Amino acid sequence: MSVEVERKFVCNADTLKTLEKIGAVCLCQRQFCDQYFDTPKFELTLRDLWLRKRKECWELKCPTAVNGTKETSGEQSKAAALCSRYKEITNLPEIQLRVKEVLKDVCDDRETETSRSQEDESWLSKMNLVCFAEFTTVRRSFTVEEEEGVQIDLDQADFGYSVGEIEVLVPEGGDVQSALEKIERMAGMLGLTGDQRVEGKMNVYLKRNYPEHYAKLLSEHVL
Ligand code: V4E
Repeated sequence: MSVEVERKFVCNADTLKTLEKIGAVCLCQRQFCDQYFDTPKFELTLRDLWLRKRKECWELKCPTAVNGTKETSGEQSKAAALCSRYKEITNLPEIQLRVKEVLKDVCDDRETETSRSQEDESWLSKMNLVCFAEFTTVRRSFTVEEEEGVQIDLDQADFGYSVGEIEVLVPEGGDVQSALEKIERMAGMLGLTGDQRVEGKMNVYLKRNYPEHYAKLLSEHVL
């Protein structure tokens, strides 16, 4: 398990020029399709849990203490408040256990046998999970020599939304504070001056396709 610390930013025509100017190296360009799953009543996303399948791999993003404990957010620095922190679980049995645990609270008699193989997707219907979002992203990833462990992604989603992300993956128990500092320095190098949180692809997708659920996520302070 690791913690993804990231800051999203507005990606415009000047972003590539800036990356070039600061000596960023393009690692790769790739395309992937994401499928997100939840119950029809959105019982996972309302708890800020994001279950995704990308290139046959499963991932569950879960809030960390800072994301989850809203009262501590007031104590964060301005720079840290622009970053999100999520635990990423990629081990399928662990994902199934976590989802089962969460959904047990809302429906006791749910059949929750976990599956043994990656290919067996019967656990989805057993837990009443359906795909609610599917979109393709073209991602260009960059690094800058001076900031080891920091990746800059420029994402273009097929529903017409582009966003940049400065991202650091922190191993479990690792130094989140130093990740936040690295992100802040990289934001400075990119000349990011705004102090507004920038919306991710999923936020925009939900706003367009599930406006009522989007409004509920906003009112419950998930987004
Ligand atoms: C909506 C959401 C999540 C799902 C999407 O996660 P994100 O990191 O934006 O996707 P992506 O494609 O960049 O994944 P990666 O390739 O980095 O693994 S996870 C958390 N949220 C909620 C959320 C939030 N609370 N605040 C903001 C600014 N964005 C999203």
